Amino acid sequence: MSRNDEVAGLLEEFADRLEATGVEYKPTAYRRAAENVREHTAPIENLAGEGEDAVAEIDRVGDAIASKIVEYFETGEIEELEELRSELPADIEALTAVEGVGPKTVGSLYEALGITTLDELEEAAEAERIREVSGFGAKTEENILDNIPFAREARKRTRLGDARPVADAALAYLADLDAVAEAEVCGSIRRWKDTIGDVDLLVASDVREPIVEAFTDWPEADATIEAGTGKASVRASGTRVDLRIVDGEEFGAALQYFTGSRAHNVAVRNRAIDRDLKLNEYGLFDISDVADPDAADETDGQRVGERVAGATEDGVYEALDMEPVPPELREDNGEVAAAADGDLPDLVATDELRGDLHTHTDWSDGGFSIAEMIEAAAERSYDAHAVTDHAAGPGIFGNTGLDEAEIAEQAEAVAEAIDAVDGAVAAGDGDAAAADIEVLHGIEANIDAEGAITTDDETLADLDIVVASPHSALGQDSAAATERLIRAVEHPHVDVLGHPTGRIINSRPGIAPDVKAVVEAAAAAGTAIEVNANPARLDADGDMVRAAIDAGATIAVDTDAHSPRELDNARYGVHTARRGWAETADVLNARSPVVIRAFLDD
Ligand code: DGT
Ligand code: CA
Ligand code: CA
Ligand code: ZN
Repeated sequence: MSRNDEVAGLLEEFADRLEATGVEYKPTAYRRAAENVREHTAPIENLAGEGEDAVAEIDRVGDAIASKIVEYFETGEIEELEELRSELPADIEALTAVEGVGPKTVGSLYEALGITTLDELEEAAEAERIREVSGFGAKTEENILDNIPFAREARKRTRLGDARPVADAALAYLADLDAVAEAEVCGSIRRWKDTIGDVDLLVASDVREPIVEAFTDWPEADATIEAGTGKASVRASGTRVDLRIVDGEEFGAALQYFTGSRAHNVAVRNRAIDRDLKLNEYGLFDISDVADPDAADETDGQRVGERVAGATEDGVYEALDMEPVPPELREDNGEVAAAADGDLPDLVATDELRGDLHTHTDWSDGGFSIAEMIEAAAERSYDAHAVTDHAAGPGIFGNTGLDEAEIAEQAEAVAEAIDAVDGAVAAGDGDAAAADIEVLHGIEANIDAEGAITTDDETLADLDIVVASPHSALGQDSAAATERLIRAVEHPHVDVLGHPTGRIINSRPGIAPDVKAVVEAAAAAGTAIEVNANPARLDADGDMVRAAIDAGATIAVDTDAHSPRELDNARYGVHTARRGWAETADVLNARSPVVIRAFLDD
């Protein structure tokens, strides 16, 4: 979070608290100021260092607010905000997350019933005490009670794997409407972040109302959160879905703006300013002949000067002398400079994967046979497929994992499955592609707390591929985790480091090794770093992938599938690898089976 975001958040809280105490007009001024501070391209801490006048240069930030911002940087707090907080000691952010509860409601409920938290709100509603407060009724109370669970849930971020299918379904529905010229997802979901605050959708159309109506009538929407002109929000599968509708000539600029991230947009906007251009959600404008481009904002919705781009997103970047930036890269991590220099990476794509090197069968905790999994891989036109069931060891439940004797037995079963597939194809009733797939027999071995692999070396030596993963001691400290993973990647038989941290998103953080040290050891040892495409894991994440590639390590994008359907999760892994700037050439399983084998044998 930038300091601009931080200060904007404080001003928004200020606005809410003023509103809660019944103050008029001022809250709006604080919210406008917050918006402009967040948007402002210069770091607020620098302006505050120069003094009040410098801060007041920001649009809509008057002297009073400027002095509070300076006070915040000088003293670490804003006295008046502290006073408001002690007058109304309610968790206003949590409470206003409940639909139908605004700052004024929070103020009234505190005064009447002393409510400060979501739990207290729920208790009061259940005890039917809210309906007794003047201005409230039974209906309002019921609504509040209904909406509390969602407010609790909404404060958690949704996993990409849960939100993306909702976005895809909404997008398909909208794209099908006659009045819709173009439709796209934007926001964090288009950047394929591992967790999502809400789903953002953008549509180009000449009309507004019919689309808002169709969207709120979307059969998969559970409730309408708001429906305005040109925008609407619904709730679907527990996730908020925001829709904005714009004109075709503004679609590209809006797509660029609403894809974010905010930090990327600030960097791109600065590049526009350097060129005497103004970039906003409505377009890219030449303002060299406009006397006071900021003054125009106040009157004219920001469409000022001569439009030079805006219909397409590529057109916006091109007009700024940049290569179009893939959404996964838009985090202000060097992509703006790279795009300006024509140096963007040639990112790996989902359809470039030629096989999956980490999958399970009913020999361990998978639900399907070896042959069924091979055929499923063949149906996806894969050229390679590795069977890597769990080895017995720490963190593997009961007798789910295979011991050395069972691994030897499975080697025969894999050979038989290959023969059976070939035989079926020869007899004319099998999937011909399955006969051509290169099947590797491997194992998902366990890395114990100290970094030892808990399967015998002789057994490992006989296998085509060894994925080694941490499944136990996931609470160990960072130094121990680093030592553990370095020892594992240096093991002569380990080919791939599986889900390096062991995190489960929204559930457990996993270990936190010194990433640079681990990936450097992996690069030196010729061990690949896995991006586990299971949407609960997405581990390695984009940052670790980036570090691994910088260190010269190879990446494996694998699904860890326990069923044929889970092979479809590959896209989550690929887009996570793209967030780490992974090129096709960096990815082991984007190579041919011969080249994969050469890497594994090495
Ligand atoms: P999320 O939903 O928390 O996972 O993250 P985003 O990135 O989807 O954020 P969201 O939904 O608040 O807004 C979508 C994008 O729209 C965001 O990435 C950038 C853009 N955007 C929205 N509001 C503002 C704003 O006030 N200023 C700027 N610069 N960009 C904004
Ligand atoms: Ca969003
Ligand atoms: Ca949003
Ligand atoms: Zn595992």
